[in-house]
Amino acid sequence: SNGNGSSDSHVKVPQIKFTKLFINGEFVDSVSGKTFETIDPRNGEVIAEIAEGGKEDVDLAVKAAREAFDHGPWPRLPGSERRKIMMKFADLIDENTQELATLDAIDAGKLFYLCKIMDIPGAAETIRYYAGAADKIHGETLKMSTALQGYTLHEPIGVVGHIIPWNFPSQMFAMKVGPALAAGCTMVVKPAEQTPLSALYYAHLAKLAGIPDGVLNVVTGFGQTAGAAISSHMDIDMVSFTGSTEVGRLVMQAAATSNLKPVCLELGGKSPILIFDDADVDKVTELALQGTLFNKGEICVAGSRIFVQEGIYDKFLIKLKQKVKNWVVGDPFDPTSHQGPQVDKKQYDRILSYIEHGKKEGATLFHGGKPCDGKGYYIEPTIFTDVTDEMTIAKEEIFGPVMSVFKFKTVEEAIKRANATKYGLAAGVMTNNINIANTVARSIRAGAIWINCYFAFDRDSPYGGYKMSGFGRDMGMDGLKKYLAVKAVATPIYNSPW
Ligand code: TXE
Repeated sequence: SNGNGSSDSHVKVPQIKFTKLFINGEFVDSVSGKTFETIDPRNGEVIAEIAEGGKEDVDLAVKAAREAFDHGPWPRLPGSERRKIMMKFADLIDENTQELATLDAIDAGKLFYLCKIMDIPGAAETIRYYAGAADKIHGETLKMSTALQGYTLHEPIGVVGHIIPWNFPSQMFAMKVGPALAAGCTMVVKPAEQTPLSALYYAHLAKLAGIPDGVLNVVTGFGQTAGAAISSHMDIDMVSFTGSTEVGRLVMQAAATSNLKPVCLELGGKSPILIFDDADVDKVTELALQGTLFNKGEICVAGSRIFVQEGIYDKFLIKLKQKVKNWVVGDPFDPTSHQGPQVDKKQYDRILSYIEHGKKEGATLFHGGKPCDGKGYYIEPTIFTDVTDEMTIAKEEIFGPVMSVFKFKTVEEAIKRANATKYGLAAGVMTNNINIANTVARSIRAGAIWINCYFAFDRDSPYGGYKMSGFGRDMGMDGLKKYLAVKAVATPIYNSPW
């Protein structure tokens, strides 16, 4: 099925065990009794009917979370006790890898083998990383400038709302929930409507692990109803959001007009990869290809703008052609596939419309450019050359398997053009010249700079944006800070010797 997509998978949809909202430790129907369909992007068929949570359900979940925060054990447990429970949770995730990987693969069209070796074990490790932090949360002793004894306490911020997208359902869940649990917060998670399945399964495992009722609630449903009820809730103390820049703005507005809750926004991107003349052609071609096409391009740090210096440009394109020919689009359960279907019809249509823009605005279609034959939301890996900075495909986040290649002459020009975007999530720099690498690393306004690599994620490395890619950080110890409130305590000191 090379480049052609594939329709009839040998892998059938498994029995879906959890389809209801998880509130106060129980799986329950929505108050309205409504449900929605979650769809298999391999063929457009219904996987399951999921409870559709709305405002009343968010209210119930927040009530449970509030009670668990104000009176329950979780925030009051010694950190070491939270650590133990979180470690158990992580072990249970590992024990259920096969099932969780299957859920993400059918719900999101993600490659099953990668879910098995990366997404699910990665989620477990993220929970462990933050479990290890749970007993190391502390403030500072202050050297006050007046006769005061001063110190700070780092307290859990309270009830947290997590609104998450569909491209990495498991890793997103863990990177939001892990640090909030470690901090001692209680929470309401709203997974994306396209991918509700694994979040409900995680809720079940959290309960088995001993996370007390009310601490972790999951409300499945749509953005404008359940999502908006979270961002505008008067009794949610903080919201952590990952999604589009457009919706990020709505979340911040809702926070401002309700209770002024702080928000952390991880939004869209249009990340550049800068390839300089001295780079190893074979290696950088591979990085550029993976950087654009990984996870079908549904990744906020996708290297969707590839800037290639003129001396290496022709060689780069020849290699790129060779490599992209071997890139297999097909069923995500087929181990030979490199790319599965886009998550849903809406994203599929959106990507195809961007491809049409590219053609109309005069970019050269170098490879691909069409949907694949057959059922499902499969799109050919697509490469445009002769792209200019003003074209729509150069400016807007496509979130699909579409690469734009640009040619440049000087370092200064590359920096200037790479920065000519409203976004600032990541950038790649491919060169063995340390002066160029260092200059570019400091000159690009983005939250992550990857030198001679791409997608160099690490649990210990904070992750987030500059400019309209948002603010606040996930992962690393910075990812924990946003779930903590800093309290300053002071006592007068009489007859201080200092
Ligand atoms: O995102 P939404 P969509 C980008 C990417 C993609 C585009 C649209 O470019 O093509 O966004 O995707 C919830 N109040 N990214 O429409 O709507 C929604 O239910 C509160 C980049 O799927 O932002 C889901 O849980 N919440 C990105 C979450 O927001 C609302 C990942 C994200 O969905 C809401 C995803 C509202 N009014 C898309 N409306 C990344 N940074 O990785 C929706 N939601």
